[in-house]
Amino acid sequence: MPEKSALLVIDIQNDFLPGGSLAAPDGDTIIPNVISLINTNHYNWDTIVFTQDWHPKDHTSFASNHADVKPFQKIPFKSPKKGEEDKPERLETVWPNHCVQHTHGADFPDTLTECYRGISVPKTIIQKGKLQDRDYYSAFNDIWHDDSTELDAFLRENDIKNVYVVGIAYDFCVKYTCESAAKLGYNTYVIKPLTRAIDLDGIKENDEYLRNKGVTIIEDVSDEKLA
Ligand code: VGL
Ligand code: ZN
Repeated sequence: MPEKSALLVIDIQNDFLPGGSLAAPDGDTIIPNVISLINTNHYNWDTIVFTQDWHPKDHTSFASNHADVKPFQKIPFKSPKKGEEDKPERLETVWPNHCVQHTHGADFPDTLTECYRGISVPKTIIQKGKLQDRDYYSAFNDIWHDDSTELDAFLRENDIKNVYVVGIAYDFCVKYTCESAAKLGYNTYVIKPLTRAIDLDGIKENDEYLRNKGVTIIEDVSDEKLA
Protein backbone atom coordinates (compact mmCIF):
# COMPACT_ATOMS: atom_id res chain seq x y z
CA MET A 1 0.00 0.00 0.00
CA PRO A 2 1.36 3.45 -0.87
CA GLU A 3 1.79 5.91 1.98
CA LYS A 4 -1.30 7.96 2.61
CA SER A 5 -1.44 11.67 1.82
CA ALA A 6 -3.44 14.57 3.20
CA LEU A 7 -4.07 17.96 1.62
CA LEU A 8 -4.21 20.83 4.11
CA VAL A 9 -6.00 23.94 2.83
CA ILE A 10 -4.95 26.71 5.18
CA ASP A 11 -7.14 29.69 6.08
CA ILE A 12 -8.67 30.55 2.70
CA GLN A 13 -11.20 32.82 4.41
CA ASN A 14 -12.82 36.09 3.35
CA ASP A 15 -10.73 38.27 5.69
CA PHE A 16 -7.50 37.01 4.08
CA LEU A 17 -8.76 37.71 0.54
CA PRO A 18 -8.86 41.06 -1.31
CA GLY A 19 -11.55 43.20 0.36
CA GLY A 20 -10.96 41.47 3.71
CA SER A 21 -9.42 43.06 6.78
CA LEU A 22 -6.07 41.22 6.56
CA ALA A 23 -5.85 40.48 2.87
CA ALA A 24 -2.94 38.65 1.27
CA PRO A 25 -2.32 40.31 -2.10
CA ASP A 26 -3.86 38.17 -4.90
CA GLY A 27 -5.11 35.67 -2.32
CA ASP A 28 -8.23 35.06 -4.42
CA THR A 29 -6.24 34.01 -7.48
CA ILE A 30 -5.25 30.64 -5.99
CA ILE A 31 -8.84 29.54 -5.33
CA PRO A 32 -9.71 28.05 -8.75
CA ASN A 33 -6.50 26.00 -8.76
CA VAL A 34 -7.00 24.83 -5.16
CA ILE A 35 -10.48 23.66 -6.16
CA SER A 36 -9.05 21.85 -9.20
CA LEU A 37 -6.38 20.25 -7.03
CA ILE A 38 -9.17 18.81 -4.87
CA ASN A 39 -11.65 17.89 -7.58
CA THR A 40 -9.30 16.28 -10.08
CA ASN A 41 -7.60 14.35 -7.26
CA HIS A 42 -4.53 13.48 -9.32
CA TYR A 43 -2.58 13.29 -6.07
CA ASN A 44 -5.06 10.73 -4.71
CA TRP A 45 -5.71 12.56 -1.47
CA ASP A 46 -6.72 10.18 1.30
CA THR A 47 -8.05 13.01 3.45
CA ILE A 48 -8.61 16.73 2.98
CA VAL A 49 -8.49 19.26 5.80
CA PHE A 50 -9.62 22.88 5.68
CA THR A 51 -8.37 25.13 8.48
CA GLN A 52 -10.19 28.17 9.75
CA ASP A 53 -8.75 31.03 11.81
CA TRP A 54 -11.52 31.47 14.41
CA HIS A 55 -11.00 34.20 16.98
CA PRO A 56 -13.21 35.55 19.77
CA LYS A 57 -13.71 39.29 19.25
CA ASP A 58 -11.63 40.18 22.31
CA HIS A 59 -8.70 38.14 20.97
CA THR A 60 -5.29 39.26 22.18
CA SER A 61 -3.80 39.18 18.66
CA PHE A 62 -5.97 42.14 17.63
CA ALA A 63 -4.25 45.54 17.95
CA SER A 64 -7.65 47.04 18.84
CA ASN A 65 -7.65 45.07 22.11
CA HIS A 66 -4.51 46.89 23.34
CA ALA A 67 -4.24 50.57 24.28
CA ASP A 68 -2.24 52.75 21.84
CA VAL A 69 -1.18 49.89 19.59
CA LYS A 70 -1.53 49.81 15.82
CA PRO A 71 -1.95 46.79 13.54
CA PHE A 72 1.32 45.18 12.40
CA GLN A 73 3.21 46.49 15.42
CA LYS A 74 5.12 43.95 17.54
CA ILE A 75 4.36 44.02 21.25
CA PRO A 76 5.54 41.89 24.19
CA PHE A 77 3.49 38.88 25.28
CA LYS A 78 3.89 36.68 28.32
CA SER A 79 3.67 32.93 27.97
CA PRO A 80 0.20 31.68 28.99
CA LYS A 81 1.74 28.29 29.80
CA LYS A 82 1.61 27.03 33.37
CA GLY A 83 5.03 27.20 34.98
CA GLU A 84 6.35 29.73 32.45
CA GLU A 85 5.20 32.84 34.31
CA ASP A 86 8.81 33.93 34.83
CA LYS A 87 9.95 33.38 31.25
CA PRO A 88 10.93 36.54 29.35
CA GLU A 89 8.19 38.11 27.25
CA ARG A 90 8.23 37.56 23.48
CA LEU A 91 7.60 40.17 20.82
CA GLU A 92 4.67 39.17 18.61
CA THR A 93 2.83 40.92 15.78
CA VAL A 94 -0.66 42.20 16.40
CA TRP A 95 -3.20 42.41 13.58
CA PRO A 96 -6.29 44.19 12.37
CA ASN A 97 -9.42 42.47 13.69
CA HIS A 98 -9.92 39.41 11.48
CA CYS A 99 -11.74 36.06 11.31
CA VAL A 100 -14.01 36.80 14.24
CA GLN A 101 -16.14 33.73 15.01
CA HIS A 102 -19.48 33.61 13.13
CA THR A 103 -18.73 36.65 10.96
CA HIS A 104 -18.52 36.86 7.15
CA GLY A 105 -14.78 37.50 7.41
CA ALA A 106 -14.25 34.10 9.03
CA ASP A 107 -16.29 32.27 6.38
CA PHE A 108 -14.80 30.45 3.44
CA PRO A 109 -15.68 31.95 0.07
CA ASP A 110 -18.80 30.27 -1.36
CA THR A 111 -16.96 28.41 -4.12
CA LEU A 112 -14.73 26.77 -1.53
CA THR A 113 -17.65 25.86 0.76
CA GLU A 114 -19.31 24.18 -2.20
CA CYS A 115 -16.07 22.36 -3.01
CA TYR A 116 -15.79 21.15 0.61
CA ARG A 117 -19.32 19.75 0.50
CA GLY A 118 -18.43 17.68 -2.56
CA ILE A 119 -15.37 16.00 -1.03
CA SER A 120 -15.93 12.25 -0.74
CA VAL A 121 -12.77 11.21 1.16
CA PRO A 122 -12.56 11.73 4.96
CA LYS A 123 -12.49 15.47 5.61
CA THR A 124 -12.58 17.88 8.51
CA ILE A 125 -12.48 21.57 9.33
CA ILE A 126 -9.93 22.48 11.99
CA GLN A 127 -10.60 25.74 13.79
CA LYS A 128 -7.73 27.48 15.54
CA GLY A 129 -7.22 30.70 17.48
CA LYS A 130 -10.12 30.05 19.81
CA LEU A 131 -8.42 30.73 23.14
CA GLN A 132 -8.49 34.47 23.83
CA ASP A 133 -5.06 34.82 25.43
CA ARG A 134 -2.72 33.50 22.75
CA ASP A 135 -2.18 33.42 18.99
CA TYR A 136 -2.08 30.35 16.77
CA TYR A 137 -0.29 30.27 13.44
CA SER A 138 0.24 26.54 13.14
CA ALA A 139 -2.95 24.54 12.57
CA PHE A 140 -1.55 22.03 15.09
CA ASN A 141 -0.91 24.23 18.13
CA ASP A 142 -0.70 27.75 19.59
CA ILE A 143 2.54 29.74 19.31
CA TRP A 144 3.58 28.72 22.83
CA HIS A 145 3.10 24.98 22.17
CA ASP A 146 0.65 24.78 25.02
CA ASP A 147 -2.74 24.01 23.44
CA SER A 148 -3.25 21.56 20.56
CA THR A 149 -5.99 21.33 17.92
CA GLU A 150 -7.48 18.02 16.75
CA LEU A 151 -5.38 18.02 13.56
CA ASP A 152 -2.60 15.60 14.55
CA ALA A 153 -5.12 13.09 15.91
CA PHE A 154 -7.21 13.32 12.72
CA LEU A 155 -4.17 12.67 10.52
CA ARG A 156 -3.04 9.76 12.68
CA GLU A 157 -6.50 8.18 12.71
CA ASN A 158 -6.37 8.28 8.94
CA ASP A 159 -2.88 6.79 8.83
CA ILE A 160 -1.45 9.82 7.01
CA LYS A 161 2.30 9.95 6.33
CA ASN A 162 2.52 12.74 3.73
CA VAL A 163 1.15 16.22 4.21
CA TYR A 164 0.75 18.74 1.35
CA VAL A 165 0.01 22.33 2.28
CA VAL A 166 -1.61 25.16 0.29
CA GLY A 167 -3.36 28.40 1.28
CA ILE A 168 -2.77 31.64 3.19
CA ALA A 169 -0.55 33.09 4.54
CA TYR A 170 2.70 31.65 3.22
CA ASP A 171 4.61 33.69 5.82
CA PHE A 172 2.40 32.85 8.83
CA CYS A 173 -0.09 30.01 9.04
CA VAL A 174 1.24 28.04 6.07
CA LYS A 175 4.81 28.44 7.35
CA TYR A 176 4.17 27.37 10.93
CA THR A 177 1.78 24.58 9.96
CA CYS A 178 4.51 23.13 7.71
CA GLU A 179 7.07 23.44 10.49
CA SER A 180 4.82 21.64 12.97
CA ALA A 181 3.97 18.88 10.49
CA ALA A 182 7.65 18.23 9.75
CA LYS A 183 8.47 18.22 13.44
CA LEU A 184 5.67 15.74 14.13
CA GLY A 185 7.26 13.39 11.60
CA TYR A 186 5.07 13.86 8.52
CA ASN A 187 6.76 14.10 5.12
CA THR A 188 5.82 17.69 4.48
CA TYR A 189 5.41 19.48 1.14
CA VAL A 190 4.26 23.02 0.46
CA ILE A 191 2.82 23.65 -3.00
CA LYS A 192 4.15 27.18 -3.29
CA PRO A 193 2.21 28.43 -6.37
CA LEU A 194 -0.99 27.67 -4.43
CA THR A 195 -0.02 29.87 -1.47
CA ARG A 196 -0.04 33.65 -0.99
CA ALA A 197 1.93 35.72 1.53
CA ILE A 198 0.93 38.76 3.56
CA ASP A 199 4.40 40.33 3.38
CA LEU A 200 5.78 39.91 -0.13
CA ASP A 201 9.29 41.00 0.91
CA GLY A 202 9.80 37.99 3.17
CA ILE A 203 9.21 35.18 0.66
CA LYS A 204 12.85 34.20 -0.05
CA GLU A 205 13.68 34.15 3.65
CA ASN A 206 10.60 32.05 4.24
CA ASP A 207 11.73 29.47 1.64
CA GLU A 208 15.04 29.13 3.48
CA TYR A 209 13.31 28.81 6.84
CA LEU A 210 11.10 26.00 5.57
CA ARG A 211 13.94 24.09 3.88
CA ASN A 212 15.89 24.23 7.13
CA LYS A 213 12.95 22.60 8.89
CA GLY A 214 12.94 19.74 6.39
CA VAL A 215 9.95 20.93 4.36
CA THR A 216 10.00 20.28 0.59
CA ILE A 217 8.95 23.24 -1.53
CA ILE A 218 7.10 22.26 -4.70
CA GLU A 219 7.84 25.19 -7.03
CA ASP A 220 5.38 24.35 -9.75
CA VAL A 221 2.27 22.34 -10.03
CA SER A 222 1.91 21.06 -13.55
CA ASP A 223 -1.23 21.66 -15.56
CA GLU A 224 -1.97 17.96 -15.76
CA LYS A 225 -2.35 17.79 -11.97
CA LEU A 226 -5.01 20.50 -12.14
CA ALA A 227 -6.88 19.84 -15.38
C1 VGL B 1 -2.87 34.40 9.88
C2 VGL B 1 -2.11 36.34 10.81
C3 VGL B 1 -3.05 36.24 11.82
C4 VGL B 1 -2.75 33.39 8.76
C5 VGL B 1 -3.81 34.27 10.88
O1 VGL B 1 -3.74 32.69 8.49
O2 VGL B 1 -1.67 33.28 8.17
N1 VGL B 1 -2.02 35.41 9.86
N2 VGL B 1 -3.89 35.20 11.84
ZN1 ZN C 1 -5.49 35.15 13.21
